[in-house]
Amino acid sequence: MTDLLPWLIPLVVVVVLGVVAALVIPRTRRTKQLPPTPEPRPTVVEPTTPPDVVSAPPVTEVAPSPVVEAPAPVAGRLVRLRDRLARSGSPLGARLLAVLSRDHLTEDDWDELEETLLLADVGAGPAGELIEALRTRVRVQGVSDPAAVRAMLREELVTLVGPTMDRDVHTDGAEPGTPGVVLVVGVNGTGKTTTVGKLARVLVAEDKTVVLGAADTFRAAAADQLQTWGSRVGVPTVRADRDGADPAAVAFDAVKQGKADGVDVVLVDTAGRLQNKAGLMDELGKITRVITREAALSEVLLVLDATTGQNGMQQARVFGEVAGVTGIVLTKLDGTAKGGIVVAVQRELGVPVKLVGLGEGPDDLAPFDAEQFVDGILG
Ligand SMILES: Nc1nc2c(ncn2[C@@H]2O[C@H](COP(=O)(O)OP(=O)(O)OP(=O)(O)O)[C@@H](O)[C@H]2O)c(=O)[nH]1
Ligand SMILES: [Mg+2]
Repeated sequence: MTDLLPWLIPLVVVVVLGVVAALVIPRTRRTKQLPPTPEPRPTVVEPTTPPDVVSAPPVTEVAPSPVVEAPAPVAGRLVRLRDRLARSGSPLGARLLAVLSRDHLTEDDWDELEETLLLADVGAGPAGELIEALRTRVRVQGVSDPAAVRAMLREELVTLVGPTMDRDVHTDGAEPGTPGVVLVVGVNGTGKTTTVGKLARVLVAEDKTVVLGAADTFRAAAADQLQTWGSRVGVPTVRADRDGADPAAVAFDAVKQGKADGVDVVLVDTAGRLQNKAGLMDELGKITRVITREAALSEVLLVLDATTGQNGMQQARVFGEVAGVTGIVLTKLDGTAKGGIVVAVQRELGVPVKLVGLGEGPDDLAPFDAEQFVDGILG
């Protein structure tokens, strides 16, 4: 056995080396034969199908800001803001009263009165009617005292503006447990977003709970603007998380959210593009249809810029046809002598002016009242 040992050791070494070689060499060869590792490819995510109205885009509910303002009380606002109506360069009232203070009114004086009304955008029909009515009363009653004529003018103006129209902004839900929904429409820059913001403050001042819907998805800044208004009074805003989302989907989500939260009123702001009537009709029609799946519309407010005169009337006509307008908000009445547009636009649309904007301040929105308004423009 000891004789074999010198032979056995090299034999074991050779066997071990052989086994190791058998295991390692083929593996190395295999590795060499592998094709080169492919470059890592970027992950391609299939685009998701655009969300339909019901499966809405992601919406963010915005937490109210910690510092919450207390809006000014609503009662008596039009009286408080009355000086704004007479502040503009050539106020209607001052010009009318200048003519009426003449002792005996001649044919020319009456023409001048009518012309003054026309310049204030009252509209040809209503201006003619007012002058006719006033002339008849002055003649029949034999009044020549300027103060008495002025009092009659005031009465006739109030009649023209419509003292008995229902000017309440309806915000009650159609059924208990359903929020009232107010849709705000109108062309660019008329003051829709500002009005929604101011109206939210009015409602908060009346102890109502509110949700805002930023259905102007055209640009993110529009939703930011609305959200800023809301957060100042602790009102949340429902908005899309990207530009160009479906406005109807956002409106739908806002109403759904308002319903889930049990709020009193949902205010929906819209985009103001008026490319063409068909496009407008499509968009507003869709928004309305979708909202009414969740809750009935309490009010459709058309926002008109009082300084735009006949242009504004043209817009009013189009929106009146497509949007089922139930009330008018006339903005920027501060800074115009054309308050007569109140009369003209009510005639045109057959719906009342319910609110007036009298400045850029957060509480410069007043419930409209025929007598207070006439007193305001007469100064
Ligand atoms: N003086 C005055 N300015 C107002 C009044 N209401 C709105 N504005 C101003 O009008 C401008 C336009 O208002 P927005 O509320 O942004 O108008 P919008 O209709 O939402 O405009 P788009 O979103 O572009 O369609 C802002 O500078 C407002 O401050 C008002 O009653 N009086
Ligand atoms: Mg806007």
